[in-house]
Amino acid sequence: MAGYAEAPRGFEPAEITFYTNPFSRGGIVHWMLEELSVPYRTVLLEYGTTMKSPDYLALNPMGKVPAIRHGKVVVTEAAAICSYLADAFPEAYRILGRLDG
Ligand SMILES: N[C@@H](CCC(=O)N[C@@H](CS)C(=O)NCC(=O)O)C(=O)O
Repeated sequence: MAGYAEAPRGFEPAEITFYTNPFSRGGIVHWMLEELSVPYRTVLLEYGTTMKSPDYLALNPMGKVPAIRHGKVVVTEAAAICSYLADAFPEAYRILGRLDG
């Protein structure tokens, strides 16, 4: 999958939707998204209500946050999301000085 910074000219990169609650591990993913400086849209979910709604359970059957949707890809689990984002946006990740080259 091409990263955001590698997208060919004229190619509209897939939007990232970030599902979170401010009092959750979503803070880890929030940090990663800000470090990478990639555009994203935040959807705030409440414990016990919107986090367990049919719409959200269809996206994440665990009914937990954080989760992201990037185009057709849904990723859950904070560590897995950070790993996914590092792979999806290699140029941005490299700028952070965490990869050679
Ligand atoms: N292992 C998951 C844990 C996800 C998790 O337990 N999230 C909590 C917030 S920190 C949650 O959504 N709880 C809602 C619930 O259990 O109903 C991760 O690291 O992302």
